[in-house]
Amino acid sequence: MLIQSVAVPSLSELAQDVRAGLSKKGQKELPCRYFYDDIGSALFEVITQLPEYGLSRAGQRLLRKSAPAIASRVPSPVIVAELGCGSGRNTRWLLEALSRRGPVTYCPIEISGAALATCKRQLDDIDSLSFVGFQCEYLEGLAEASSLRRTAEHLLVLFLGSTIGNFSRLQGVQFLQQVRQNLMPGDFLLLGTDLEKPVPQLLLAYDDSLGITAAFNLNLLARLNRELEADFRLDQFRHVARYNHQERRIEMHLLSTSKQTVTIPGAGLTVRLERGETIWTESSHKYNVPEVTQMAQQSGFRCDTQWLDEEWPFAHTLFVAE
Ligand code: AVJ
Repeated sequence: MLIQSVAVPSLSELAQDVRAGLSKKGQKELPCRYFYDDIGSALFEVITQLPEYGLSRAGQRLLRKSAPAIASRVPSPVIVAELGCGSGRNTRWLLEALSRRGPVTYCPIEISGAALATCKRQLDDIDSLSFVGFQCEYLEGLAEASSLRRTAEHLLVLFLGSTIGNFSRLQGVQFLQQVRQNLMPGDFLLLGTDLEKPVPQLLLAYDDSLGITAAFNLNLLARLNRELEADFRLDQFRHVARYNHQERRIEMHLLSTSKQTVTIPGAGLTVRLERGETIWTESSHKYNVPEVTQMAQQSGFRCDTQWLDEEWPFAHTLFVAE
């Protein structure tokens, strides 16, 4: 197994981000990318199977349905670079369809080492697939994957599961522009976007009845306890999911149920929280179809093909680099 660690974010980076986010004057924040330590990644795997959270199943259905069409659009040989592979269950259909036709190099780029190993195990049996995993940030890994490219090899970037929704709309376009900078004209990007849907349905998807999403959110504080010797009392915080109508996004917060003081020695920080004050931990923006086309145009791509799920409004769009 070939897994290269380019640069796993260091403890000091975590400490710095925590210090910046929790010492903000107004709304306190923690970056959602820190959800995905080994425990968080395992909890997310459970979320993808919850009845309320139709998003991942929609993505899987679409990938399964569209795999032959994608394989016919993307010439071989191909390097498939996936930004955030998770368990790798999703991509199996596509990798099988592609590898039936010619050589495929699959480069999952994933911050969680445990998820990367699971992904490798899941896909190990696919013939003529070479696996080169990168444990690092998306753009660093993409640069590495694109440097493996030999002449005549095309690059297909997968950014699935609507992870783009974690960025603001503006940051999302800026991120896609950076992805585009690692590509050549004629390369591809398959983008998954969760679409707007009734608010009650969205709220349930982010506040499930088993409390798994609550645990996923609270694990962020538990992680700071583990890694930065913080003394967050998890029973003094409550998971909250809200829909922000103006920004058309779900926001997750951790609400302090008492007036309290938390110390985080590893970040050299003491935080005071009022009763009812929240720490904002994640945004999940919801899109509509015209917006997706617009994002492509704004980042140097054009839309080639789009697939929509009939059960859970969700889109897969194949972008071609111009
Ligand atoms: C993996 C970012 C797409 O925003 O829906 C799931 C993460 N957060 N439940 C999402 C998540 C709460 C998820 N993404």
